[in-house]
Amino acid sequence: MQPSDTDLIYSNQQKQIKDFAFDAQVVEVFPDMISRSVPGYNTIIDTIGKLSQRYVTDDSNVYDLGCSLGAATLAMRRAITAENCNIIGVDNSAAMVERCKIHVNAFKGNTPVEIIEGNILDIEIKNASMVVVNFTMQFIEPKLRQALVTKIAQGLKPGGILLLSEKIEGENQVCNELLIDLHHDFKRANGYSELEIAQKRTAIENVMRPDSYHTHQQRLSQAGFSHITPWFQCFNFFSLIAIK
Ligand code: GEK
Repeated sequence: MQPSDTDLIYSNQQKQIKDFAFDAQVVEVFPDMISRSVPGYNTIIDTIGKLSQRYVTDDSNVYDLGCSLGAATLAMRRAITAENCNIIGVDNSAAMVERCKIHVNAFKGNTPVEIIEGNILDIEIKNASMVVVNFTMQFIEPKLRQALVTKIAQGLKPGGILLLSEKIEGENQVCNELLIDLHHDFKRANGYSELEIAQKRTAIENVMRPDSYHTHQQRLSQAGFSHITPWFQCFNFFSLIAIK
């Protein structure tokens, strides 16, 4: 990795810490940032690929909502064996979308990919066999989350799958604090300083609002998903699958 690809955004003391945004500065270091900050990120991306091989059916659409630089999109495109499918990646950060298109075009694949700059709350989901929401729901206004999940459920074909990964808020305060501490240890072990951890925490506080597992499960049931199971958890990061 080039030194310029390393996430040093919060390494110097900042006078005033601005709310975190997915801007050009973040795009430059995003792969390093996400792999050093999200435990299990690579395992989750690999599993998204494996699930796409199983669940994506011929003549259907696949959505990657909040696609960032297209890691999940590319994992799915490599793995899909079904025919006549389309992958649609959506992100509302212009800087992410610009770089994502370059990433996606750098690889060949049989399944066409369209990367759209837009709000995932506004896009239509139709004829879908798989929808991925990998660490994006936590940035959506909480009161709008049910409508989003319901729209996804309605846009999925019967037997279609949603993969949802999120940071979660523990319902037991003692356990929640322990998981947060363990996550900070994970970041320290990956080279982030106390200053970086503290400043990032302040920057992200207002923009990322995690739900409890119970809230996610209730929302998915209400949207009409029949089969819901978590398949991964490390500290306060988890991933679930919900099948229509
Ligand atoms: C990955 N899934 O690498 N509409 C569209 N995009 C949004 C919205 C919105 N309303 N809100 C946030 N985003 C990726 C990682 S990152 C997670 C996802 C993280 C986008 C935002 O611009 C960013 O690119 C992404 O959601 C969240 O598998 O960095 O913690």
